[in-house]
Amino acid sequence: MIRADDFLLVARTQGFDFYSGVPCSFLTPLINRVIGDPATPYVGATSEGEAVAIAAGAWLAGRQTVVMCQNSGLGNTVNPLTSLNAPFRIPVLLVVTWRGQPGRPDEPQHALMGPITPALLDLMQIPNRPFPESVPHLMSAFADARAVMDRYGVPFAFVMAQGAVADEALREAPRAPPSPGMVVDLCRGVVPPRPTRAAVLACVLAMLPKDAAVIATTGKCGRELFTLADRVQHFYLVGAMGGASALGLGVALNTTRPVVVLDGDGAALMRMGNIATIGAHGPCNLIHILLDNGVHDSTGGQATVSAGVSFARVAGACGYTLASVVDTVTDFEEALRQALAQPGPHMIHGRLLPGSMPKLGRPTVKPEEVARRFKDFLKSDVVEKTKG
Ligand SMILES: Cc1ncc(C[n+]2csc(CCOP(=O)(O)OP(=O)(O)O)c2C)c(N)n1
Repeated sequence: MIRADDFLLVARTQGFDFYSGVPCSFLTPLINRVIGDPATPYVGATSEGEAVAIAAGAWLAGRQTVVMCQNSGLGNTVNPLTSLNAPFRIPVLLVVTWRGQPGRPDEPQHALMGPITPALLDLMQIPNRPFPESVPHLMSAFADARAVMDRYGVPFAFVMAQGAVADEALREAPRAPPSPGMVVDLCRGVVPPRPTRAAVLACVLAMLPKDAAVIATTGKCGRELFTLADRVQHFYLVGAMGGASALGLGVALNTTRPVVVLDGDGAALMRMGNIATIGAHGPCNLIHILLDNGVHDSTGGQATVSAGVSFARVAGACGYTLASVVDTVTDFEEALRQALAQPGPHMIHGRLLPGSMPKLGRPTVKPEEVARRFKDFLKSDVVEKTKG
């Protein structure tokens, strides 16, 4: 058994300086210690997949990251680990608990995930080893993890059995809930016709300051952005559907640059919890643009349920400072001007037409290269942020 402090100390000496995750009872001492340490940034996520995407954003902004989760929640991480971390070669240290470990009686819901946990990590080509049991093991385990992560740019996992870390009380500073933000509905109805996604993206490109980072959601949004302009500050999230806003949060918490997330309605609905986490952490430099065409345009135009969803009211209720709904280019421009001028987080919910540009390219820059140049773009601006 080790102490949580031992873990944190060795992790810090190895450069790990940003944590995210979702609790598990096996993790309690470690997560309690991380939460109670004002020098260790921690973002509690609404799902383990969100935690992985937040950590990926933090890594792009210069952090070395740890994600802590239950092995049951490893299931929730499969999508971002395989379609974000793997293609973009984004490392993260995973601390995954081992509920349902063979030979140890546990609850029925862990009976299948327990035995397959190491195999699932192997299947995802994530190097893994048991969570270190003593301080000397801790140092060698971290050295191994860092060597693999640095060399191959892949996640590495410690699999944590019950009782690995000595008890630690929870000393969590109460977090004041965010005040509800202002919601402004500028929709004009059916006339004039709604703009296309490409028209709105062209405005974004024309209006954003040069120091803004831009993250485009999965599917045709990123393809259109790339076709309109390819710049080092663009991150085309080809996989991890729903993860753009979580990635944007991880970036925004670790840079002073404006961070613009171009989201889709299908993607935002897939991970609505991200909006609550953004509202709670309130990064003032984040602008979340929801390109709502009412359909899964990228896969053939199948309807989403967005027509009945007021994303702006959700965002306002979750603590975004200002959330606007627009359905014309002129109002979009006005909303973006305001968002760039005032502290956020902001949401601009654009009600758009479905459809995409006729000659649509695909990012020809390899994801790994997209990640490295985006990271380099942000590099000049790494800030020391701790819990405020
Ligand atoms: C987890 C996951 N499920 C499904 C898909 C397939 N897929 C790719 S893009 C897309 C539609 C995204 O819809 P939306 O966010 O509304 O953006 P739009 O295509 O309308 O621009 C889907 C379903 C995927 N890439 N990942």
